[in-house]
Amino acid sequence: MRNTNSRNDAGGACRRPGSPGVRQILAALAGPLVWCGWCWAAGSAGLAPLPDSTTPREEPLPGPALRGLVEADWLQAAVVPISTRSDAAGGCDGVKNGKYGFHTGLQRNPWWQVDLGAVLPVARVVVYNRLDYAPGLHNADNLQILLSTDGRHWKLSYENHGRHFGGISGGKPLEVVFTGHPAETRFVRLQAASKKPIYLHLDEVEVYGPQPGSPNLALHRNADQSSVSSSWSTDKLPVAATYPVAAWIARGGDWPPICRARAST
Ligand SMILES: [Ca+2]
Repeated sequence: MRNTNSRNDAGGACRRPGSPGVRQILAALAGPLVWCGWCWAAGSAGLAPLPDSTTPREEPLPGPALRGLVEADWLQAAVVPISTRSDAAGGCDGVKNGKYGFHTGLQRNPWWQVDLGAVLPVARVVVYNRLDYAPGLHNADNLQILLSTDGRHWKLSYENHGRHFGGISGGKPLEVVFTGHPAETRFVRLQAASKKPIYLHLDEVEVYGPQPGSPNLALHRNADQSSVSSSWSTDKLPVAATYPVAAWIARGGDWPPICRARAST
């Protein structure tokens, strides 16, 4: 039987049988203290803390497999969900090719709009229709133009009443001139009036001021639309971030320094 009064058992004479000794307590505390120290060091270095259940270690992955995992992670992070704004940007991106620059979902009264950035005098709106679409099915023939200075209160300023119009070819684009005096507006909305669900899709929309040689006020301005199509809407906005895949491969697919420091700690 073990002698709990032995001098080698530090503190044993002063504790009750079955209670932990000083060494046992220190041993029990050592693990959490080391872990907290590592977390403090990682936090000071700007590293995200690892979950409690994870032990930092070297992963025995071969180079190609590791490279595939890192590339897949970067590419997944680069994917941006399509939004009404990212698809609508194609309606004022300066690209005119006879195809659709944006495409709403199927709904009643679909619309597209551009924010000019400030209340400005507007004299003309030029609308380029898509040309790769079956004749007689152009929903934009019933286009309406609504103007607003605040994006909440709209004024119907033009109706096309079913007249067909073209684009870069196959007929002139729709040109709406605000006669008399230019319209003072910040937002220009194009809406296809309909009692049943339809799509709205156009090639490009241009907005001009009253001065001769006025630049296109809508070019690369923030645009939005009423909905997106899961089949035809696409992201037109530039990718916000780039990922150093090429540089990483050039280094031989090794861990970046920050990962090495984290793995060897
Ligand atoms: Ca376009």
